Amino acid sequence: MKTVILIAFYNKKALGVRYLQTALENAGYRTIIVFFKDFNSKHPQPASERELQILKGEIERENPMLIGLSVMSSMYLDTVRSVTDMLAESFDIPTVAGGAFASMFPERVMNFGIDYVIRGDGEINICLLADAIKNNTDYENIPSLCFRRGGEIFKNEMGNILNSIDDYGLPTINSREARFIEHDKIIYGDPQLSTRSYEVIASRGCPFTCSYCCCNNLRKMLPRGIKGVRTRSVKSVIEELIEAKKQCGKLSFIHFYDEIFPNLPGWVDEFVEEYKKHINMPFTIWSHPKMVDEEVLRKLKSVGLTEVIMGIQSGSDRIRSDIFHRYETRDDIINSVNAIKDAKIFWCSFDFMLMHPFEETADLKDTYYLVKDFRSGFELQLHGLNFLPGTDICDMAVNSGKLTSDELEKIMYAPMNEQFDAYWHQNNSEENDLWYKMTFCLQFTCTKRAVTRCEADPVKHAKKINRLYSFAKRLEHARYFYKKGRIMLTNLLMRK
Ligand code: B12
Ligand code: SF4
Repeated sequence: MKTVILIAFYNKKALGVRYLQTALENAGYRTIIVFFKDFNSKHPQPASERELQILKGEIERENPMLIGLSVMSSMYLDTVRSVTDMLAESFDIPTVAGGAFASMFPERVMNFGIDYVIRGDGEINICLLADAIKNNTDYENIPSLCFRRGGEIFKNEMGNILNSIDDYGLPTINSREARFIEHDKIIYGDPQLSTRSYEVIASRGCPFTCSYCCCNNLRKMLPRGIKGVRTRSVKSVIEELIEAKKQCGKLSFIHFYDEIFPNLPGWVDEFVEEYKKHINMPFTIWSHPKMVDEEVLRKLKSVGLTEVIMGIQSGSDRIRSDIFHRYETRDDIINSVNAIKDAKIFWCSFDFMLMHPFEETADLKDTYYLVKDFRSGFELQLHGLNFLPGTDICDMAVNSGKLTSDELEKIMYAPMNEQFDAYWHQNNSEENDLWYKMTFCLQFTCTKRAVTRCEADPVKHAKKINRLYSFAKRLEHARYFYKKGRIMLTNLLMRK
């Protein structure tokens, strides 16, 4: 049996790659996933020389006929580059890349020395490519394939992408021959088996058009007739979760990573019934101010919904609509927060992107006053804005003169540490920094009360605000353990 090696970067759960493994194995290929380094949202490290050598050793030993690289994000291209350099120096094995970033920028990835890119869903087309390589037959007609001929790159029309995504099968939950390379070591077996939280995606795509996100542009690439949001059947999702429960012994939490949790008529009712019967475990979902429905949340809560994570991004109407292309109103946001509170969901987290080149002090103040109106008991995730290749906001930054094309290129393709730092820490004026800190303090009743007394003149109260912020940071830390503990407890109670 011929072997295919798939490499996932910084993601032990790597759903996309797990779907590919199922497809390749069904087509008769022995498939080995190498999870190359772990996910670290704050301080990811580039690959070390030792880690590259370990990977090289595995490839020498397994001698695959094809190596696939999953390039989902541009934020860790330095590691992708060091792997492709190692592959080019040491092997003469065909390489193919896929994933969101590779789909949008095939030329850039192929210029790293990769032979092929498959754009969009890869399940069917990677098998066709493997067959063509194995049988030494023509590959140039494979849909979605990008390849070189005579030094030129050709991009085939996208195809073999299904509306009924159930037909791709389930992602491989126990990837028996997987390897996990991290901290200069290799561990054999699937690292997901020891997880406490399983990640699942019940749909693909998102109906919204946020300017800082690639989903909009990924949707535009889909062939005619393919829906922008494709939802799996409840049956398929539950089958996957039953298998996850069986395989992952410590499992106590499910994380739905759908951009928007499915809202097709009847879907939630069927889900609630089946989830209670077969899974019965706390879970979390992502939502959107325009999609929150109290009735639906109540139903989901009755079977374990513990946390709703919702992107709000800015309290400024101007930033939301003109810059971020998010068309929900202040009232929509307040109503959605109230609906989550009224549904009595244990935890809600709200994402904001602050301190970016489009924002002025007045916008930060608007965010502060919006959050001040939220009913108490919420978590804030305050971060910066990453300019991601393939998003509309990049052109907006250049067209409005905020950045030159050269500056933007440097930011988008900076070393990973710089990109992740920019995500969390931004340099800004003292006043803006104080409004940011005051917003953070609104999360806790005691710091909220104190910080509202500084609103009239934050700069005058700078010392006090800084003190309150440090205290709120410590509270945030303690709250993290409280949250984890409560969720574990909920899991135990649900099992009884
Ligand atoms: C869910 C999700 C996550 C989850 C992943 C959960 C998991 N278990 O894998 C979490 C929250 C962990 C995550 C993290 C991050 N994400 Co994310 N994520 C997504 C999202 C919304 C869906 C991805 C997904 O799972 N789709 C379903 C699976 C089945 O599809 P897939 O992964 O695309 O895989 C298919 C094809 O792409 C292809 N394919 C994939 N790999 C390969 C490899 C080969 C060889 C081939 C042939 C084909 C192929 O075949 C697969 C099966 O059809 C996408 C948006 C999107 N629409 O893609 C953003 C997205 C990919 N993420 C993005 C980003 C930025 C990140 C982070 C860097 C965020 C951060 N600051 O930390 C990290 C990086 C994680 C990493 N190591 O890659 C960006 C990337 C854009 C860019 N230019 O960088 C996207 C596009 C969203 C956006 N903001 O625009 N993410
Ligand atoms: S709602 Fe989320 S996933 Fe959808 S376009 Fe906006 S940022 Fe992207």
